[in-house]
Amino acid sequence: MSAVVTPTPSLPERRKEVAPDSAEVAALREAILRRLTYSVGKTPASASEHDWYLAVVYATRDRIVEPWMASTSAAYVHGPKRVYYLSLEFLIGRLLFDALTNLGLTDAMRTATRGLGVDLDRLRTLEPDAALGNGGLGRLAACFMESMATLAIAAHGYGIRYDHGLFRQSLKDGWQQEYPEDWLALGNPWEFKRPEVSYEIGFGGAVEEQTSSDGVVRHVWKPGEYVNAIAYDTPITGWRGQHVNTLRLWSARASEPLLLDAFNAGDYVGAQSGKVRAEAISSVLYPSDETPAGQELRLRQEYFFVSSSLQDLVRRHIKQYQDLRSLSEHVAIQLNDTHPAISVAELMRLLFDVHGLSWEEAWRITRATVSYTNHTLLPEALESWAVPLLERLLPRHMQIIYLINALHLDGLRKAGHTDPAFVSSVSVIDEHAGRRVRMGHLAFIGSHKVNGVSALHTGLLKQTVFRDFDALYPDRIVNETNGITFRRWLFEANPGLTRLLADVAGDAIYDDPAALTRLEAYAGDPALHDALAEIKRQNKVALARIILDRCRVKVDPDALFDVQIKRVHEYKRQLLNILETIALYDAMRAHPHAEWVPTVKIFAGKAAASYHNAKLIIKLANDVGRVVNSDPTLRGLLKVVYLPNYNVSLAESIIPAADLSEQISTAGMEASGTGNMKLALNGALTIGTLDGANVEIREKVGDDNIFIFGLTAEQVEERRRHGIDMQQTIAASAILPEILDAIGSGAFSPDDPSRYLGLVDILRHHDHFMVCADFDAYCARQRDVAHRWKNRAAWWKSSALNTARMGWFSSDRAIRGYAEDIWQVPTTAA
Ligand code: NBG
Repeated sequence: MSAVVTPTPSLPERRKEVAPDSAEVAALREAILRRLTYSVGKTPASASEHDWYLAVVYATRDRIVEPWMASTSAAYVHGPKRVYYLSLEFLIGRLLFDALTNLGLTDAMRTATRGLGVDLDRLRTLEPDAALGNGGLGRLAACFMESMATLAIAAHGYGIRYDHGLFRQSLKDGWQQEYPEDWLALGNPWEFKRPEVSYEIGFGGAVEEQTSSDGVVRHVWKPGEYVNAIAYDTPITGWRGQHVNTLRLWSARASEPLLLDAFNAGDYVGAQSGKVRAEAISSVLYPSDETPAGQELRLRQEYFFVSSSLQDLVRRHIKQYQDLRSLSEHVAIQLNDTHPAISVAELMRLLFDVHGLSWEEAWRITRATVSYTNHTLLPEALESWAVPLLERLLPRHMQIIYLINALHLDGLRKAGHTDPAFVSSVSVIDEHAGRRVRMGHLAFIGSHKVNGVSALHTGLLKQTVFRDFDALYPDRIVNETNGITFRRWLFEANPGLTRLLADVAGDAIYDDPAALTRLEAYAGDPALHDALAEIKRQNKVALARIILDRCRVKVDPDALFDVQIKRVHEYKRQLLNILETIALYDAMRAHPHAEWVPTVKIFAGKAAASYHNAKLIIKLANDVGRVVNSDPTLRGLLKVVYLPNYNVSLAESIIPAADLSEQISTAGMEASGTGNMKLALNGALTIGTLDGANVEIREKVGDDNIFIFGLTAEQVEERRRHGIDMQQTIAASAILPEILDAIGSGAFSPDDPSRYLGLVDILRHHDHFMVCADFDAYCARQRDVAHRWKNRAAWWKSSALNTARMGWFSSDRAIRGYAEDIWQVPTTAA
């Protein structure tokens, strides 16, 4: 019998670029000029680049307004269930190309501006990067907003309009310095201020009991202080501009901005103290990523945006349906992590105290409306508030929380759960370290669904933080693996690759990410490899320019670009990567004429300002870079660069240029990761642990196309339980002892030889994050990567298969999951 051989189809012809429609170009040109004249107040001759930027944004925004109005009124006319996504963070980045891409106007706009003597790609860089978030959690919220618009879900995002987003990072001698970020300095042309949409937010004061004539006792909260919340709306356009949703961000205003008597008496500062105190609430993004909270201002921020958002959605519901009892039929509220968890108590207060529903009905509605996403298992990130603080700031909410908890525990006891340890583990009040309110617990019992963000993370949620809850409510925890919007992370960030994919796999890829699998048929085709390599090279040339500009280091675009870009945290193990870099450096120096793969190690990421070890890790990467980059024996074979001020825009430049994606967190600690998805989609191969969504990425791309190493989550857990013999672990490695000695003795810090003693000490004695335990496996996997790289056909085949098989990680798929499993709202078909 002869085997049937399917002939490899030959690669489809590349299509020529078509010029944009000239009528469209003319219309845009006219719109820009009108906006320049009537909104910016400038003539073309006197306009600065920034004036042109504003005119272009306004002209673009004008195309969004009508579909926006249409989407908004359709929600009133047809009454689809609405989704409210409450998030303290939206890491939006720049919006101009997002809007142009989704409207299909990028090429026409480029031509239109060119005709006016203005370069659109230059204007793109003038837009400040809206960094109203710390990292993955905030970026996920931004991707979700775009996908909800794409799927025509009647959704609103609610958050805070921080005057200052995440700090700007600069590197001074390799040390991170933080500077305030000022994205609003030149105004924000995307937003619509709605001063008429304003709510009073109370704080402090006391609760009074009032008995009505029929004997019913009501609790009336008399706040000691009020702050006003003012709405600012940003339209979020879905793909192909069909549906537009609103991101509503709240800004704080003092209810009494000026004490005139004090002012007239000459006390100008004192006269404005109320204004300063009130406006502090929306002044700065909480500058932390998974580090202990604990500040009153943070709690004020949380309640401020929760209360204004809930008052707003309740008002909208009553306007549309007149009756709050139908709230859960028409509304789904998603809590993005526990930051908005006070929603549970606030919604109860609105339903029970303010609108007079019975407690039972209010509770039923709250639970049916609210759901909660957990984004981390790290104990220091599980939010809790001291009871005295909550009592002082939100006295009525504290009473409501006590009552919710009492009824919850009573119900358990009645159902036969009498074991005190069990009851205390599921109580909202933690009695261990002073009395504290566990916000995760409150969110859990106030929700009908709780979700984790990757299969592994959801499994661990059930086994660890919510184990007892899961036993009580086995259907409540569900998984919704994270996703990313392909519009931003593929179409906008990598137009070269996008065009190739459309030529090869067809235009279906623009609407259906699953169509990317059609690329698989050509994965072995040298013509495809050449095309992919050429696009990647162009992207690397562009990144090399940025590196030269910002780090003053020249890198070779033909080298392997090995990329680790994310917040700096010990669990993400940038340190492991640095140790391997040193090992590679030593080996190259020892055998300078061996066949090494020229490599550029690229790092970027911010550390929380108060996180000493993370900042030291940044410094170490820079110190190693200084030594390596100036060593002539290497002949440029290895370069190490740390790009400062990582943000969404920088990510858009790095990701399309990456060959290797570092996803090397200690297994069990990264809830999902989403950078891992962006990089693999853009054709980078992943080196990573079986952590977060890496597990599912491996399932999709196949074992041969990803480099997995290291301890599993289970093994990590077991080692922690039994304790590890560190001496033995380190001695088992042929190279690790030497590397630790070198770092510890100041080989990379001759100016301060003991700088890294503390860091090395942790590795030698404690090593909670298993850097030493995973070191040899990681190095071995890195050699496998180098081996694959040398086999050009094998490398590009793997790269093509990564792109082809990443379609599942679209945030459209993730949002469909939420819509079906949690919100029960319809979406448009795929
Ligand atoms: C982060 C996790 C990431 C995950 C994002 C989005 C927090 C609290 N969690 O692994 O660390 O990808 O959330 O889900 O920021």
